[in-house]
Amino acid sequence: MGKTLAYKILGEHLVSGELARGNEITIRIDQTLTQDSTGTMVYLQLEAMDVGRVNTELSVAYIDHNTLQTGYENADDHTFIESVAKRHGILFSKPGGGICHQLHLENYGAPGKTLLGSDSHTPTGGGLGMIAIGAGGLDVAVAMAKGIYSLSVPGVIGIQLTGKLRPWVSAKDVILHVLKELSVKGGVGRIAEYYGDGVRSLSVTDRATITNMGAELGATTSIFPSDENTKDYLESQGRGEQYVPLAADADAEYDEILHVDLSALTPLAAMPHSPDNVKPVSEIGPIKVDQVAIGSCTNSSYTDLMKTAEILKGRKVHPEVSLVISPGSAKILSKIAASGALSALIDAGARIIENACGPCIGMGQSPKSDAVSLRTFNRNFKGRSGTLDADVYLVSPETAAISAVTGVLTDGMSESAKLGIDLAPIRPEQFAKNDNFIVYSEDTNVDNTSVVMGPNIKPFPRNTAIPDRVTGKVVLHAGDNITTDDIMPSDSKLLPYRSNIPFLANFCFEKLDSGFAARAKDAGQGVIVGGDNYGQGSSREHAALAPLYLGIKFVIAKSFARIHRSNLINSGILPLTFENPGDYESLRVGTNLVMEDARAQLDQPTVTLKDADTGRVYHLAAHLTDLERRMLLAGGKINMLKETL
Ligand code: MIC
Ligand code: SF4
Repeated sequence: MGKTLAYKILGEHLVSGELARGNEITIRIDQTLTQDSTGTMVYLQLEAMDVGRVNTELSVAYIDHNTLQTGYENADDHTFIESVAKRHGILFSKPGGGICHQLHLENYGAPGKTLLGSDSHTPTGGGLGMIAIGAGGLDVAVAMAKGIYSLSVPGVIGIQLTGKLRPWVSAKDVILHVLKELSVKGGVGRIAEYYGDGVRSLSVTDRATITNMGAELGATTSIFPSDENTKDYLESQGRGEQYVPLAADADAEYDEILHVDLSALTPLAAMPHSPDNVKPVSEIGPIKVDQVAIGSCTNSSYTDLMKTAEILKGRKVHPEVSLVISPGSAKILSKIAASGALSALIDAGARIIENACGPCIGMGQSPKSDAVSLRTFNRNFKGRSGTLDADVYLVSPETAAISAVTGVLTDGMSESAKLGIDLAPIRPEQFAKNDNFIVYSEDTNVDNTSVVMGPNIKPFPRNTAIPDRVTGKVVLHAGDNITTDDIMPSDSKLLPYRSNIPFLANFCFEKLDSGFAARAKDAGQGVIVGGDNYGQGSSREHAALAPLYLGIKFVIAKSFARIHRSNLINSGILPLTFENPGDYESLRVGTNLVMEDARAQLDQPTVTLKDADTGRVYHLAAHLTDLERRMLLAGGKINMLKETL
């Protein structure tokens, strides 16, 4: 049986375990990336591990999320990260350089390599034929310290592409279509591997848009082959020598296959409030639009912005629309400035903002009350834009740009002729090398560089070893698809406190249930009950650390999203799933639970908890790997590592 590309790369990086679906394996990690909003925790944890230089080929610390600097907190975080980066031989990418995933693609990603990043959209690198995985911060800290990462081997879903996209349909529509087919939990426990004739028609930046949003499928990662287009892209970035051709074997066997005919796709939009709530733009109809935002790690490439400029050239942004554009990197901004495209955007009435995450994570540009906002981003969870009652639609740059002109959601494929817009393909360009945003020195190390910590940076909470008897009161009963944005919201007010868990914890679940933090503190030891796909979305371990700080002992859900489940275990919080579906309804807020013989019970695939008041018994599935069990027994990953060191 032939091999998938994903398994070939995993196989080449195997350190221990057997590469078969469901087994726990440890792989070598070649590269890591962090960004600032998860990075402060990562670097506090790295410091707690007492290590010297990092054990990877390359590690980069990007600053792109918290760049508003409305107070000293953001700048202090940047300085802290820069100082730790210097101590451990990590490249530091200054604010303004661009968005981590775009920058990593441009400058460091390479076919056949493994990349672990403390951000869920790290799989953007899969567009270059690498295994790029998003993980919790502590996993990335350990990867830097030891050069390894452990995971359960995912299955591989083959996404066979045929045909070619028509004008006005682009990579964003491909991944929206896949999300419509598979849903936001369709990728859990799997890698999405793209293959087939249609792959050839997609550039690396197209592919990166698709692998980026594979995160929204819940997939471990997504990957494309490395071919002539990969070579062209690497050459355009002055890195042609890093090209290696890579593909699955012709007879590779996938666990499942999804066939996508690119020629049949039309412009699509993900409607509020989920990336898989997808419909054709033509079916949604010409709803009035208040804001259009073009950017984010999904769609802020040179090609995306050149297409936008082509559509806006000589036209005017609709008087009732606010169009905001955030380029993916300084290189892209510089290039569109040199080509004249930037003037076309500004002249049309676009607001150009910093090369950073910006509005994607609610750092500014929140739409007005009740607004309809079209965004080329990857997530439209309720409230993520910073405006709770706004309706956010996810669309391609083409759909966003033409709608900014017409003022209503517009399908460019059917409407462009009326407007006289002819969208010519954009040719890949040669980019000048620019590492002026990178700080790195060979000479610095742990002995001659000290850590600089501002007053907002507080130690991270640590758990204790699981005792024999654990009690907890149910303090929240939540529905399906709870996101980490629901658990630990992020916006311009809260993001500056990512290095201050005691403060942040007060806002845990704030948008969903403002009484949660007080209730959890009151209970002392709490339990969260959730539905399917609990913890989808961001990799932020704050969604585990804040509950830990508030005394949460168990999270019991119908199913979990991958990164969040790991973050809970890393924090020493036990994730359990229902064996008997009826128990989900019975576990109401206020139920007092007790787990007797907890340490011994962790050896079993099914554990038993009891209602301390009524005596009712709950059988819950634990399904822990050996490593996970050890972490939980020790009270989290850091404690376990300290024990083994
Ligand atoms: C996101 O898109 O939600 C973020 C902000 O990039 C997160 C990381 C974070 O919460 O800091 C992610 O995707 O992992
Ligand atoms: Fe930044 Fe948004 Fe990408 Fe997250 S999804 S890394 S916030 S641009």
